[in-house]
Amino acid sequence: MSTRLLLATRNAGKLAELQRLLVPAVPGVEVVGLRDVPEYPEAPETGATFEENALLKAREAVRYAGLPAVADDSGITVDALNGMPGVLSARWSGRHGDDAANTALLLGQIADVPDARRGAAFVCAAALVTPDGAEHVLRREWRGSVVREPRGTHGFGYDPVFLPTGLTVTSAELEPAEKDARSHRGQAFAALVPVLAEVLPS
Ligand code: ITT
Repeated sequence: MSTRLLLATRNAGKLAELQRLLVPAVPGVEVVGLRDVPEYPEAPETGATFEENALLKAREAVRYAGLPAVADDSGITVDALNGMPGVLSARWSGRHGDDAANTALLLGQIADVPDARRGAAFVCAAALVTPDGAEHVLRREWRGSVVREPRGTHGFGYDPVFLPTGLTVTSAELEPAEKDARSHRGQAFAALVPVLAEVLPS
């Protein structure tokens, strides 16, 4: 029987990125999603850091599904908001996963902040937990700034308002492969791949 690896996310945008990043990187491993395992209740993300939340989600997936699991906790940290929304990015407007409302609220909050002080970073913590209790977590950032009007149709979440440092397009205007090559998630999961190769039974 082939080794199975569970991608423990309920976010469709993230799931698509994780599949692109991990399926080619772990040949011989069957990568499955939450729709492939019996449904289980989602615990609240109570951690104070991206790392803690990523580990919580991966541990929970292992506990219910009994498979090695990877999880992602991510968000945008805005300098002018002292690092918020941070771990609260998914529910910033009060409604979990409402990308349009979350983005509109963020733009309104920093409407008067001048261009020179609109710095931000996407942050991703990638966690791997196995049924025998091994745990790994690592974090990567992608620096940029927040533009004033959404631009682009690719990606998800805050992508239409995030202008990566060194580019003239938002991350929602990048082709998927171009985003993967630079992004917080692309970097975090690229760093996790050697760990996966070592930890998963072949
Ligand atoms: P899971 O916990 O099930 O994985 P979630 O959407 O609740 O899904 P998070 O708690 O990690 O995930 O919240 C991440 C939020 O941060 C997400 O809703 C986006 O708004 C934002 N975000 C993270 N990565 C992003 C990216 O690459 N591009 C745009 N927005 C991103």
